[in-house]
Amino acid sequence: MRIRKVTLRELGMKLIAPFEISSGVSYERRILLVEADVDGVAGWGECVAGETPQYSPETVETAWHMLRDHLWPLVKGEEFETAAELSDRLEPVRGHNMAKGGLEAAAWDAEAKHKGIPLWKLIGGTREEIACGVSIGIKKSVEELLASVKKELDAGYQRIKIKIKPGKDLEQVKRLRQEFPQIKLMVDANSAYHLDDWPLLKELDAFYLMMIEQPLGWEDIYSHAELQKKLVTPICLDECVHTFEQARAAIALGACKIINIKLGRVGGYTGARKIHDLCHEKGIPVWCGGMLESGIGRAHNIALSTLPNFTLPSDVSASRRYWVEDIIEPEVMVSLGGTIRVPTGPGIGFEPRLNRIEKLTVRSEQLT
Ligand code: OSB
Ligand code: MG
Repeated sequence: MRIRKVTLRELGMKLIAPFEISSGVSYERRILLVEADVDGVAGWGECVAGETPQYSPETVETAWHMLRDHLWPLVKGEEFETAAELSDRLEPVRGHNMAKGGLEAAAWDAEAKHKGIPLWKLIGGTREEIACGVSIGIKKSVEELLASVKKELDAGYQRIKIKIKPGKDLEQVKRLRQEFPQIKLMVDANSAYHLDDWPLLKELDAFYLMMIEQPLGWEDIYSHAELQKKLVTPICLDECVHTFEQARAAIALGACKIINIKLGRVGGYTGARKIHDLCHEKGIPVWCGGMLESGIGRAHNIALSTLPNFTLPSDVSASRRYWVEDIIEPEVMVSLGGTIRVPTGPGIGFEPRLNRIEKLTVRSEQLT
């Protein structure tokens, strides 16, 4: 197979409601779609880089630049047996995993479509239904948070994750536990704390959370290992794990007991599968994180979540939680049991709505 052409598109998509995490608030997403023409078949990927470099160093602007000026030249005119080879070819570019992940995912979708099989089967997925959790942003008041959690539980979601930051942590968790003693509950700090804050984080042990996601520095595996020694609650790493090597170091040091895998953060399916397999071997459960994706990214997250060691509910929720109107057909729906049925069609199994995509596009560029 050969990638004949790549079309980059930036879409402006307004979120149904603002989403706040410890590092800032999102009102609108700049969605970067990567369409790859692979021998006449269109494969679709989404680059999950943010508007600002607060979650990761990458942004929509850096990703566009990398895709056009550095990644496309590495694959242009090149022959591949499978999409699995792509990540090695992109290796000369250091980092920029989200840019790589968008392109790589598009190639996987195209390969699956060429073969006439669902992408989740091509990557080695084994489930026909995935378990869904939700990620709830930081709210103005505890009452607002309680109402939001109740709404998501009523919708069927299997576990609740709330975002926390200093000053919006213990009180929130305590009140939630009073109201909902039985639910699967976890928190995500997006690196808002320091190791010195451990006594406060230790107090969270009283609330038997499933895990604390990324409490400390985004590159600080060592401090997470120190913190994990002090806590009963499992630490889950998100921001710290971009590569197989970092996952290996984190596990060996005891920095986490769970890993959140995001396709973009680890550079695509090849990176994700390597980390998945390592975790499987080491007895570390994984789940799929989200980045406020449009339907294209959501479809890829569903495929990824079918791998055998994705044993915890993913942050893959319904299109309707984020968008008035999604850009895929059908949109992502979640059952009252908190599951998504994995699609059976070829590739990602959802159809991009070209008219809608066209309407939302604020810039595009063809790489030939
Ligand atoms: O840390 O998982 C995170 C959104 C933006 C940046 C970082 C994170 C998140 C989420 C959203 O938690 C999850 C979702 O897409 O539903
Ligand atoms: Mg996270």
